[in-house]
Amino acid sequence: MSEKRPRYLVTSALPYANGPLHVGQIVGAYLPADAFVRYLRARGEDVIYVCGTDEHGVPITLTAEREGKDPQDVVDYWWAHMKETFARFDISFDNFSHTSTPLHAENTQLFYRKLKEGGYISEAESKQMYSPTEERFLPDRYVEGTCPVCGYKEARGDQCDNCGSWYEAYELIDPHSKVTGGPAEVRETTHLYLDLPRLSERLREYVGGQEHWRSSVKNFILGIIDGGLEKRPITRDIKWGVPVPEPGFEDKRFYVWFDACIGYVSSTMEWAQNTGEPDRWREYWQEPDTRLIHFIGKDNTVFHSLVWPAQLMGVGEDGEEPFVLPYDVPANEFMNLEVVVEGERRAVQMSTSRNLAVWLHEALDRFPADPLRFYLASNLPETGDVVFSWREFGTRVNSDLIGNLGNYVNRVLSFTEKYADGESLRPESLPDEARAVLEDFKELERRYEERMLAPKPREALGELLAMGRRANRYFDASAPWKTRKDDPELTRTTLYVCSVLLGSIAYHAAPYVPEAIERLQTFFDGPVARVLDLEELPEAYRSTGAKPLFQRIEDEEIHAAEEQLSRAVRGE
Ligand code: B3M
Ligand code: ZN
Repeated sequence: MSEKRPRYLVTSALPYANGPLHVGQIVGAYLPADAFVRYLRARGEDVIYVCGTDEHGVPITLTAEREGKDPQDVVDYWWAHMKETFARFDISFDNFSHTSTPLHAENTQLFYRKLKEGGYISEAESKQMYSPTEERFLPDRYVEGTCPVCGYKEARGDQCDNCGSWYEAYELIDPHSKVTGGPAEVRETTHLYLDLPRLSERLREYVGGQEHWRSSVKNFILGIIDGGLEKRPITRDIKWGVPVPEPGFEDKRFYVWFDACIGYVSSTMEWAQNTGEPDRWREYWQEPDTRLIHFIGKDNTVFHSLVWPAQLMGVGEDGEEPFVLPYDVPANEFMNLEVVVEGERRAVQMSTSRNLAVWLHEALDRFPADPLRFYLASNLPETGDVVFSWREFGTRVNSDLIGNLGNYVNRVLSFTEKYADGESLRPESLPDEARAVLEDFKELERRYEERMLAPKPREALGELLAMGRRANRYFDASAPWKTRKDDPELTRTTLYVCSVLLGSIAYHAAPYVPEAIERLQTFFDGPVARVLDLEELPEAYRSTGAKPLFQRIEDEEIHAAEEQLSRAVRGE
């Protein structure tokens, strides 16, 4: 009896709609999720993949104020820009929504009401910074001042970038508005709070039971729970955000992190509506055999592994179907940048404000999506921080993608077209070397599968490259260019086995370089699939008009890309 297969709901963090995407974001939450999802789809699993832009919060309103624009115009512009950039990069969302929709506002308010009915919401007064000249409260990063711990002059409202201390904004010395520079004072204000302490037992049990989570994440969250949870404010004194359905809260809005993760549910609902079966979102959120997997950057861990599960637990108690809890929250580390300054190479932190970043849409103006995807996938920050290097991009693409995988495809197909009329048929029997390479492939496929499902797509890519090396070795050792003169029978067998391996390589490469594999299938006719049992091997493979799948990256192209970063370092 085979186990019932799970249903997958995969999400990538909702990026703030306030600027272009850079490669650091891509390796954190998007490319690994997309490769994973493409692999699941190819296996015929039940999976949907949703995302959208995060359109509330201080990152949006600060951008709008700086640019003198309406927040709605800012988010509409960047939503469209990101949607297009993701499409150019072949990120295959089933739905890309955004959180300023009426559906999402209703949904957020519904979550709030259910939490309130369950007794998880309370009201309390607190001290907040207020700007008398602007006549408004200054939430979060709207306040700056001198750090009460180290004396740093540009400390932010919630955190000092110099010494890393956390404090309440009213503890700052000389607090002032980040926007006008005018003084800020303390005022009392009322907010709504989510009662995390009441859920801490259930949270501890839930997190503690996640055997497959990375232990660093699990221990980090358990540590926070054991340290004692506090009630968290879920409203802010701001005008942009989801309205709070309570009398007396007309001038307040929900805090962005209260509604952001609910955006995953809203995006799934929108997807269901678009498919014409509006209730189908429930299958993915309320059937217990769903695996809900959130791909994120590590700075979003607390929200996805602690606060969001608490919200889901709290709304599932009203007698309706409960929501599933996250099955896994793969969090990736950061990506730094290699720059060339006065002929010297060094790694620096990306800085979006200094334009010291590799913007995805600009990278796509220089190179096609596939080689960029390939390099980034080979350099995912799965276990530690990584460095993006244009030079390394050129090397990896030319030696691994082209020299190993592309070269194998070319050799097999051009040889088949030249010397075997573009066709290879299943032989009567297989010699030992052929059986051996097919068995080796099955083992490599098994290793690939285990790593991809972990999900560790960077490690899986390592197995794909091992397949390429093994296949090239078999081609070399079989030397069809020699045998074709004295042993045509053996040559046909070699080419047939090479085609089986090619189908497997293509199948396992598709999550990384989807466009190339689609193109391959316009001239390669045969199953793009895992190696099957030797008794079930396909009858024939054919090839007509094969062309190289990838173009070499030239040194000049790399220099031009590097020069752009050097200019940013020099402040030009
Ligand atoms: N927008 C933060 C970020 O872009 C935030 C993620 C929301 S996920 C629901 O890193
Ligand atoms: Zn400090």
